[in-house]
Amino acid sequence: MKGAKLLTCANRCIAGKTPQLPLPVHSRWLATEARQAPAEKRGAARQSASFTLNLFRGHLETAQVFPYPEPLADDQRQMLQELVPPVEKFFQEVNDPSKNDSNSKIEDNTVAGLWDLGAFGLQVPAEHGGLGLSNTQYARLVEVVGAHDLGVGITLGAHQSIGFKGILLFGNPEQKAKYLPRVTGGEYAAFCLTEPSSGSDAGSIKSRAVLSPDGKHFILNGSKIWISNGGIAEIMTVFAQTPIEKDGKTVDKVTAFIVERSFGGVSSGPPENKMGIKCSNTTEVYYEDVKIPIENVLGGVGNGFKVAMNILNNGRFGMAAALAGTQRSALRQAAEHAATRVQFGKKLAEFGTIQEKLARMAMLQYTTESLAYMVSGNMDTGATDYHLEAAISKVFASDSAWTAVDEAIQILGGMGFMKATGLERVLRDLRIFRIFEGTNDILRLFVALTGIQFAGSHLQELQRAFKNPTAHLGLIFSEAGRRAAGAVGLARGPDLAPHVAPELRPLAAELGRCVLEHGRTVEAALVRHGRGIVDEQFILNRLASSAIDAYTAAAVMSRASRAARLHLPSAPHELKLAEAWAEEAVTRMPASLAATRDSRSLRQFARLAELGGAVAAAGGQPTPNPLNL
Ligand code: MYA
Repeated sequence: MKGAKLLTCANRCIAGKTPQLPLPVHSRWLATEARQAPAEKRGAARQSASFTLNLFRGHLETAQVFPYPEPLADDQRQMLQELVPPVEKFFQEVNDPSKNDSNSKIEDNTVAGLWDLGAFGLQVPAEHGGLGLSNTQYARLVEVVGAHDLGVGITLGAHQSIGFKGILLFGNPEQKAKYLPRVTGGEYAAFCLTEPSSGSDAGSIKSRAVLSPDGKHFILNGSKIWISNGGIAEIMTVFAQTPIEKDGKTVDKVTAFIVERSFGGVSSGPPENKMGIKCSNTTEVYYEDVKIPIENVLGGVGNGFKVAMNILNNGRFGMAAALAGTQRSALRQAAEHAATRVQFGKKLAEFGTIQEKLARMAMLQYTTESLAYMVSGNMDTGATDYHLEAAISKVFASDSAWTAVDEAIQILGGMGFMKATGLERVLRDLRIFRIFEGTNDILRLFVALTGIQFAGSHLQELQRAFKNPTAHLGLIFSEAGRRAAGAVGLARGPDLAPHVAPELRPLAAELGRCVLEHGRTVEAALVRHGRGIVDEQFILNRLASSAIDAYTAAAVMSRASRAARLHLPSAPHELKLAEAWAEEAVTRMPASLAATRDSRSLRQFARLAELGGAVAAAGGQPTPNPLNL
């Protein structure tokens, strides 16, 4: 990852060892732009309601976490009550995941049934032919899909979560009126970003579109790889470099286009032979002198990178919702087996080893689900700063689902390894979820770097305040008080007690202390490394782990406290799950944070860097086996 690029402006802003970082620009151009502009002009740091962004400055921001979001209006709940059972029934009775897998193709009756159900246009407004679902409603249906067939899920998701999402988010009224009825009416969509030399480094794409001499078209040339729905899509969101004028010079910037296969010059390769999600169609797509009308520019010339990032940001919670369903289904299989299989004269479920596995799977499932619905709920209630939380939900869900299904196979033993249980297919299907839509490694760095950038902007504000103390006495006193309390060990952390059920209060207090410690650690890392922090990936990864632990702990405590408040029958179990998860999260956080600075960890990072470099240089393990044969 070009960490250096993610924080390019750090070069401009970091003076010596003083941590001065710029505002995260990508957050500025979102809907909050207008609201934030005046404050920024005054030089004040950007404020955000994001839990994770604020965590990086040691502030506990509760707005998007407590209470747990309740985004469904009565009619939306009613609609879901009507929609979920037929979709469940369809996946149980019509769709055959193992046939789809072995044929590397979704059966025709399934495809037809899904179009009939409206499953390809879940969030398209009704006036354009869709079901007009909110993010939370969408999450619930996607959860059903994820529980049954991830390959079908990818066909649906590549179409609407990213394929035409750009038209929903950035399309003008004419583009919406022209294309949304088509993508709900039987024409597939695809999201075409990745290229042979551009995977994680999405900004480095080489496909290029230049304006035709008459100014009426862009002429697109280039190729894309690993495009889900690439062979079947008629309508594509394609990203390409376009020349633009900047400061009197011509530079290339990415632009997003709506491309129709019928424009001519668009072709696809054969379906890829994949490890999993086999029934979904994945191909290369080639563009040769494709004439794109200028009215098909999406989101403005030169804005394509941000269009791409925000389509991805907007869809990531869907993956968490789907994988919550996958985990729920695996847990059911594992629990049924553990409750019936007898070995050594006892049911498996009576052994501590199996109890721990089931408990951990349940914790992971509960946490994934809590994240998915927290992010979708926040999006539905108008949050604009959710990109870090969405990234965390994707990372956590895909890591957890992998672990949970692997453990389900372990509990089923030899039976789990047999195709008949379906778990081996699910494990194969799951592997890609840690890779696509932003690899988990890239997203962890994204969380850490974006959080650090935000913290840096606040430190910069403080520094400005000290230059003109009389004008900023309030800020200086509150900050000085906070730091003094920390220095003499009196800082107790923000008080979460009013937000959580009594059972969770001790852990909530610990989380508060961890949040303070996270902020202090970020500040210390900035002071120690200055602009070099962007290249300290061993440290960035520990900060990301701490952030993931903090957000997940807060999410489960919030959800379980809601259950307790509403006296739900599941409340005692939910509280136990939340307690168990938060206990481990707040135990890991101090260790992750300490690893960013203690000499032993730093020595180990240096060792690992050296070892990794040596392996890469040798093209594998440099040592022979002990026999040297
Ligand atoms: S599709 C392919 C997915 N590909 C990726 O996700 C690519 C991953 N790479 C990246 O995300 C970026 O390149 C990174 C930045 C993060 C590495 N939000 O110079 P920069 C702004 C908003 O720092 P880089 C697939 O897999 C930034 O502030 N803005 O960028 C589908 C800056 O702004 P400015 C952002 O170092 C599979 C500008 O952009 C963000 O090059 C099928 C440049 O930034 C952001 N996140 O790299 C899935 N990041 O210019 C099917 C950066 O103003 C779906 N910026 O300073 C299934 C789902 C549902 C399942 C359903 C099942 C049932």
